[in-house]
Amino acid sequence: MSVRTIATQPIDGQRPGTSGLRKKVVEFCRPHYLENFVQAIFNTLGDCAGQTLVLGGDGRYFNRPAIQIIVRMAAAHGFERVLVGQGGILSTPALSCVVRKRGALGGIILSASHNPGGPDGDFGIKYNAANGGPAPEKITDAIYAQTRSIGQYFTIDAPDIDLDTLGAASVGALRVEVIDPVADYAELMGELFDFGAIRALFAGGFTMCFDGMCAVGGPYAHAILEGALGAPRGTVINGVPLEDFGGHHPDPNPVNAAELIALMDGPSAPDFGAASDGDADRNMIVGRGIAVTPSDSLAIIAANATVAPGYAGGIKGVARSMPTSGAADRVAAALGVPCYETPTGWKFFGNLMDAGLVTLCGEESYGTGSDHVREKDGLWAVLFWLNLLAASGKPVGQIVRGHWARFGRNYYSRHDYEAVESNAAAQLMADLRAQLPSLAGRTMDGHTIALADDFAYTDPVDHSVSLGQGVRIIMDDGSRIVLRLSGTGTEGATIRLYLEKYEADPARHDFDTQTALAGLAALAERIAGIAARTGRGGPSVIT
Ligand code: G16
Repeated sequence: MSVRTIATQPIDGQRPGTSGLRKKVVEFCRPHYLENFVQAIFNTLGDCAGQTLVLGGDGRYFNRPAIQIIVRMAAAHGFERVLVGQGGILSTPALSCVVRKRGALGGIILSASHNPGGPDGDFGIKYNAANGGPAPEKITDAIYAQTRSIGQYFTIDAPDIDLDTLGAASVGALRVEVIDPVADYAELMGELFDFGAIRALFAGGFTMCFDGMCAVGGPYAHAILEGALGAPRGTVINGVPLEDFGGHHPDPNPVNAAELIALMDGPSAPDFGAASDGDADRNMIVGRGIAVTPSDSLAIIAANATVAPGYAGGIKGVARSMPTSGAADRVAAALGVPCYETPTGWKFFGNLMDAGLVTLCGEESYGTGSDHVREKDGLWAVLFWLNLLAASGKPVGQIVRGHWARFGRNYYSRHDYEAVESNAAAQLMADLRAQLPSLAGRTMDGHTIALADDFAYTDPVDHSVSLGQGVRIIMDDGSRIVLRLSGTGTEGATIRLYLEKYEADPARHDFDTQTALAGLAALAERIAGIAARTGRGGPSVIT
């Protein structure tokens, strides 16, 4: 095997965002673009002799050619073994599971998650470390630094591997194993949840619709829901991964999964609805006539964790990202376990889970998970809910309302202003930050502002500090306005406005969410002037 050295130059803009490097496909297809970033990862890892790398993606356009490129580069870098999901497929949580179970050095995930796919869509690449979780900032910073100084990358001449046939092949001295992408993950799910009870639920006529959004979740849902758990065929819709996700925007929220929401609101609604995103790490939970907010889902899972065999001994603690509602905090307080508030990005949960400080984590962006892997896990959340429905015998709506009656309701919504001109968005945030010192203590539109700051986080395990993680304007009754720029978009900037209001009184739990939050939305506009500065009449997406 002779290693070829290819001369290259740094390419601007390869800084990983909230979750890896995400760009338009056309950008990734530019000469050396992918190779530079992969070499930057390998340079950061150093000597990989004798090591195993796990490799897979969400099946989007450019997934297969990217895998062939990375396999040849892994051979040149001296890896002993690469494990690739059959068809180039591995959901993000399944990759995390395989890395942990097979003792790999790490894994490379090819996904732009919920971003649209296809030749005009997005592509992405992310490195996960030996714990199975997204590389922490010190590693992504090092990778970025490598992209700034790269002068060459290494590969070998070798034919493409057959990605579709299970088994082992050699690429130079590298052993490539094409593995079943579902098997390890399905086995783990069987250990965590009461599959017998869920099987009995389906056998008793319980009905469900799982929308795979033509993304990577489909094969997992087919195998586990319709296979292991005996749900009727047809329970999984849009279950075949397509390179362009069939034109879907594979982001499971009530706007993008409108078909599922319409079904669940209609006369032939099944008992339970759920969806997962491009790489199957996000989830949406829907009951008849009710979509469960991700923040509520985390809180409800925490409050009922012990129904699932994997959590029967109780939970150690909970973590949520800062913009996620405080619903889980109330559950943690009632359980007497800690609740951590982290910046947006699953990578911030890794240390907490590794140190045994938390069991459950969640984010408002439709991400929920536990320490069974080190990624959020869409199907895990769906299986938890199925386990809860089986154990309680109650419908989703009754479980949610019962939870609110006990803990109070955190009315919650996110308003996104997408593809805003980048400079206008940066200026808006800068001006907002400049206003913060003068906001605390003021009463505006009937709201008294108790705290106005730019969220900073000190990791309790490694004491690393992350500054500038989003503006918080917190009222004296606990209501919150949060603003930050998305770190996952690929077009201009996306401004995210998060609104939250707590209501203890069960007699006041049935308001329309946007009505309940209208006063806070108006105050946010008065303070930040988003519509005025961006020229937008209102948000592009409200969830
Ligand atoms: C990624 C991260 C999440 C984060 C989300 C939203 O999700 O893994 O932790 O909450 O992005 O990030 P932003 O608000 O910066 O767009 P995914 O599913 O895209 O990998």
